[in-house]
Amino acid sequence: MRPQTEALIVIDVQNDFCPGGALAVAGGDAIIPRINALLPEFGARIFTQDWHPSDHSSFAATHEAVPFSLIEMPYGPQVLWPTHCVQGTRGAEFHPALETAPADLILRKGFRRGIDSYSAFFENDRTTPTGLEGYLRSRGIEAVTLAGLATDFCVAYSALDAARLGFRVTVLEGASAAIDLNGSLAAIKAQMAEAGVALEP
Ligand code: VGL
Ligand code: ZN
Repeated sequence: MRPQTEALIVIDVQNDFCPGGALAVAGGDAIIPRINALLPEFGARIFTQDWHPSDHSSFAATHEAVPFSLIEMPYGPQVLWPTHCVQGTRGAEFHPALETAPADLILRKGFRRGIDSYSAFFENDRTTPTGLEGYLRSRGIEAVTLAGLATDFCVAYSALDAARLGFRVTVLEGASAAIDLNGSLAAIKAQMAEAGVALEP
């Protein structure tokens, strides 16, 4: 058991990010037994769910563009993804092997059409809050451990924001899996190390 001030944040373990899904991450489902085993150790357990309207601005189809290309949004560059995690669809549901009953809080993100939200703390403008910071602080949480999908996008952006907010942050690489788009994993791992995020196996 860990101190009650430590939270586990499980990022986006949803069907669309697992093998067979619309934006499948290699080995995305293999991390689930480890996450299930970690849940009882923590004083707080938060799950996030990527939760987009069907015409979301992060979807290539919305722009009639090629998936994995880049566009410039008012808040900066944005990767255009295959349509994924559409609100209310099977792809947006948690993977059936993930134990969701122990979750204290399920936080949905990316629900505004015009802005994506990789991080569990802020949307992609890095300023619009999701409310998670206030939730954690009002529960007295001081340290967060992150696991889930994808290491180099939603897990990493959440870790960087948590560090910026002053939480002690650990990313469990062995309980996460990466998309690794054009070297994104190595680049963001360097940024996380620089920001003081502990990368553990
Ligand atoms: C994610 C790309 C688009 C993630 C979400 O969960 O890492 N990646 N939406
Ligand atoms: Zn998304």
